[in-house]
Amino acid sequence: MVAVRDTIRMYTRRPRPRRALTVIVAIAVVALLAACGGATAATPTPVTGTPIPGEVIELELTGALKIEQAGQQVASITVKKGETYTFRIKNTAGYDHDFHVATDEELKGGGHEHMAGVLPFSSGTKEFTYTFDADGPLAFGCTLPGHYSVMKGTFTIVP
Ligand SMILES: [Cu+2]
Repeated sequence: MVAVRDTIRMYTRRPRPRRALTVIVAIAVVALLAACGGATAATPTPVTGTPIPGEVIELELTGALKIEQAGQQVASITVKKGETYTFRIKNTAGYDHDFHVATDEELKGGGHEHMAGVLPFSSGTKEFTYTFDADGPLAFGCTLPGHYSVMKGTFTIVP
């Protein structure tokens, strides 16, 4: 009697592990397909020499020796560490300004042509990109003679 009951139990239980295995294999296959699909979608073809587009910081260099953002003089710009920004610098002065990103000491000194930024220009808009990969301190400003003392500001770099 016990033997028969065991046999019945064995018989009725038998398909369960196999069904469970089928489900596991099905899940694994779906997961694998999803992983493959996700991997191809998340890996765009890298384009050499093209900066990764980030947030745009629009600034205006004015004839009144001011650096303005949306019509307001700007003394500090908050940026995120590790982020790449596009600086869109518009000169409305009608005479030369430049714009560079470096430390305050570097901006006060010479050799600005080797620093990140745009070289002197007298009209129109110029762009450059900058990645804030260090903690700072970092400043910005126009380095032309007599301009930096009034045309400058600092970056607040947040994590
Ligand atoms: Cu200037």
